[in-house]
Amino acid sequence: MVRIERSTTRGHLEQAEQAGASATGRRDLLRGSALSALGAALAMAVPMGAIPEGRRGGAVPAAQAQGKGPQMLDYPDKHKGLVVLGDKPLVAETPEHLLDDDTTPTEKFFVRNNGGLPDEAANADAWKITIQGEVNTPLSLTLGELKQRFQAQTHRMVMECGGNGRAFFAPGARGNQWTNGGVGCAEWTGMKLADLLAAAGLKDTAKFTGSWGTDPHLSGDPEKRAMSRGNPLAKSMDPHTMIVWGMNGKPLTHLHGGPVRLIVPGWPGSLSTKWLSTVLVRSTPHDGAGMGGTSYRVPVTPIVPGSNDDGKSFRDLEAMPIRSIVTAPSNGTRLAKGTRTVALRGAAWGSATGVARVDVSADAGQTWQAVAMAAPRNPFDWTRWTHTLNLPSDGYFEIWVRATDRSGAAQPLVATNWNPQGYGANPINRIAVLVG
Ligand SMILES: Nc1nc2c(c(=O)[nH]1)N[C@H]1C(S)=C(S)[C@@H](COP(=O)(O)O)O[C@H]1N2
Ligand SMILES: [Mo]
Repeated sequence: MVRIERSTTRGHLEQAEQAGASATGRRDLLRGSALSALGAALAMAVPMGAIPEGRRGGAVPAAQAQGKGPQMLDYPDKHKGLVVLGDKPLVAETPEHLLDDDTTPTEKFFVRNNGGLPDEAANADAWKITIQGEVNTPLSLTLGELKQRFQAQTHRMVMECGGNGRAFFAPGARGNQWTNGGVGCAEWTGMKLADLLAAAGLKDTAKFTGSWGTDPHLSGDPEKRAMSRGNPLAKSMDPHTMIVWGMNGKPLTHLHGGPVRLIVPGWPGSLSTKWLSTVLVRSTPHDGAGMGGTSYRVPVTPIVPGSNDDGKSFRDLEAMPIRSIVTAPSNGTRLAKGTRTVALRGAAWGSATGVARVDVSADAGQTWQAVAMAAPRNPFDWTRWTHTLNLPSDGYFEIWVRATDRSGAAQPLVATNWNPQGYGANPINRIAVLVG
């Protein structure tokens, strides 16, 4: 299923890649001047958004009509509006306008696999999880036993890929080119990981945890693991860090790690191990396939964009940075001539301290207006916000949104803290509307 999308940014991107352009070449095409490139993409987005889908091809500038548009996901039980960023392994992001629900429906939830899909469990309750390492009593329990033995809990919490926003880095960073859609906020049902750790009994030497799922490495080599990540024990003991078997009131689906996964909220999504089989309690930091070097690590002291660095002096990315998006209207919306107010909706999340405020601007950041925010249900829930924005006239407007956390850190206008694998980019989100 291949379609031309409203925004033509991705059309350019794919063409550049097809032409064998380097990351730098693509940067010149797309982001040589981040502002002018974005402006150009948005300017084209507006008229195209107003054209009936079947006729869009004719309205696409010739150069783009020849290129491929973004590939839309065609997968059982997933929304057809998700954008495929990679198919081996399968990676798909959720466009901002599909994140307009207070709770992200499973069909709209982004997908990030690093390896293949493991075989589906014939009997979910017979699935085994082993806990070993620096514990008094290593345990191997089935999912059925976990459900019986431990107190269940449900929390609505954000899970966000560590690379969300990567596409905004200049020069481009290697990896899936997430824009803002490597994120979702679902209701997760399961138990506290801390309860399982307590049942096994932590030794004094327990300082970190690591975890593995059962997904095969893409090479097919059974000795290699697709992914394995870990974090300091304190995060594993957080009552919101969960072993999860339910998503949005239904059994966790295979694609999202069913029958059972970890959810380590607020930190890179990669820690939320899908198809969870083993938790290892360690005295030293975990050294799995997704650890060390430049993997999920960011500079302590900012480095020159595009420079080579082995990441030895980097730190593991922990809390994801503050971020906000406009979820309605969608980018490229055309409003009737004479419209002078627009009802905005959106979401904000991230940061270790939480969302303090969200502001919008209709004049390219010269003035900002505070929006109304709904109280999040817990520290890892997102903040839904609304605002009625006045527009001075007919014509073209960009609407910018910026969140600020409780430490005073605000989203930058452009991606900062460049790092080789492109983690933690959180520039402001912009949409374009055309009145008349
Ligand atoms: N076993 C396993 N767990 C995994 C991954 C993986 O490839 N294998 N990907 C991780 C990454 S990078 C992210 S962002 C989230 C994505 O979860 P989702 O596909 O349910 O959205 O799962 C994490 N858990
Ligand atoms: Mo991720």
